[in-house]
Amino acid sequence: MGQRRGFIDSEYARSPNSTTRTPELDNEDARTRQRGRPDSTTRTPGLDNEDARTRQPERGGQHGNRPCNGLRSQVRVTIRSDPSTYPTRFAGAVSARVRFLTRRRCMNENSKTRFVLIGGFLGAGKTTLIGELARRYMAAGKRVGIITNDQADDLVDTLNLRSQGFDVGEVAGACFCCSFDDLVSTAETLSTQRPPDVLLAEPVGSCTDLVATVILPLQQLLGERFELAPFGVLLKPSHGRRILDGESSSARSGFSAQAEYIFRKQLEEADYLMIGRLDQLNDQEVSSLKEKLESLNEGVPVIAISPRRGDGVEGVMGYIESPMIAGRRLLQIDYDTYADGEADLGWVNLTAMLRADEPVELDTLAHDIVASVAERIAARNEGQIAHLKVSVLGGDAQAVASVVSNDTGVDIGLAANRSVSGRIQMIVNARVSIDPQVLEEICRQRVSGLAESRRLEVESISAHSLRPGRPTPTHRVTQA
Ligand SMILES: Nc1nc2c(ncn2[C@@H]2O[C@H](COP(=O)(O)OP(=O)(O)OP(=O)(O)O)[C@@H](O)[C@H]2O)c(=O)[nH]1
Ligand SMILES: [Mg+2]
Repeated sequence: MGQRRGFIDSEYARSPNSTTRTPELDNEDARTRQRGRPDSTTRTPGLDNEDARTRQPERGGQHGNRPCNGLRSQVRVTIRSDPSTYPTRFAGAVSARVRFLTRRRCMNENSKTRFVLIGGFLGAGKTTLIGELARRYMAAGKRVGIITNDQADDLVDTLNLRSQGFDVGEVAGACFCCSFDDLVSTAETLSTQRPPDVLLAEPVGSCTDLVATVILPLQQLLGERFELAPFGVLLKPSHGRRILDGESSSARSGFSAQAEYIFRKQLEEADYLMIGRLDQLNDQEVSSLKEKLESLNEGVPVIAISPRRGDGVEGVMGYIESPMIAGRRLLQIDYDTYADGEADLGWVNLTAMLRADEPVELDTLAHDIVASVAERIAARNEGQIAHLKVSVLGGDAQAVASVVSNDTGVDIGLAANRSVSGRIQMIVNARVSIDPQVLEEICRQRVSGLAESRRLEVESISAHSLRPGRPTPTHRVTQA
């Protein structure tokens, strides 16, 4: 009797008509797939997830002693599949990819990639932290890859990190949990020359349940290839203070109770927590936030950091490299509330191509467009900004400006310190609790208005607006 193939089952569950069948699938597997019950659970006899996780301390080389006898004898996943909702886009591709990665791993036993997922709400400072971590690892001679993620194309984060010289892959169009196979293939692309020592991945800031849908599936399906680092979640103080304040906080945070639910769930599943923007907090604010986090998540270490200034980042690296087990906190989560919370947010990605006859200062342009859109949103008094960020790219110089709530100022996260003429690309990524079409209209009007006032010719404007759909993870580990 071979071990059951949880991974393979989940793949087929998503694509019952797939022609890339596994010849040795037994009848029971086939029946399970055909039933395709939303709550069908594929178990590996004698080995549950806790086994898998308590195996973790073996990492760091001990897997090297195992025979490389193919993925199926090694994969142990407890997965809940809902075949009626799962995408089929990548069906069939993943098992081959996993086998490929497993083979690579077996050829090079000592080169597991440390896979680091940095979670946290929109605008918490994840990209800034990832940039700082990447810089430090590279300075220490490590090979680093970065994976960004968004619900739509044209990511400010990808441009931001690439312009800092990092090797960046992008998963666009859905979150990591719903595009697990895309995440794997992006990791593969970043490993084409030589596998990186560290892969830093930033999930969408409105995503949660990442332990069940990304960390444990990666660990169990690709554990021969990746060592999963403990899952760190970054708290955004501007909204965190209000959301963690208590029951009555809903009206004050500006988000719906469902969006606040996501915020809390993100914190709940962390292996360690980080309070961001330490440079803007006094001692009393830090200890009050620490207290709240410790009561929300008993026993989970909390560290205060400033990704921008670098304070505390050494401590984050300590957690990343620690033997702490990754993904210890499997969430109990209500997907209806989660879906409603995500749908509370309007999402706009807009790209404008502009032409300047005279040199314009990129930092000022980025600052002014963020200020203009934020001012319009605040004036409508309808929605709360989760994160509004703009990249302005001219020649080889880039400026990135952001606003992370209705009552924080514009911040230049990446300064170009340059004036340029000629073609300028402006990308706006706006995540605001407002109707996405209204948000798109505001962004379009403000970009056109600003261009006109600066005598910039608008060559084109294209935009994509949406409310994130219901999350339908590719895999979901359901049992600790
Ligand atoms: N003052 C201060 N600002 C920071 C710090 N870290 C990040 N920021 C700023 O906060 C804003 C948001 O930071 P990002 O790193 O883009 O946040 P994010 O979590 O990646 O945001 P999303 O990708 O939208 O979820 C940017 O303007 C950063 O420059 C910090 O330690 N101190
Ligand atoms: Mg980011």
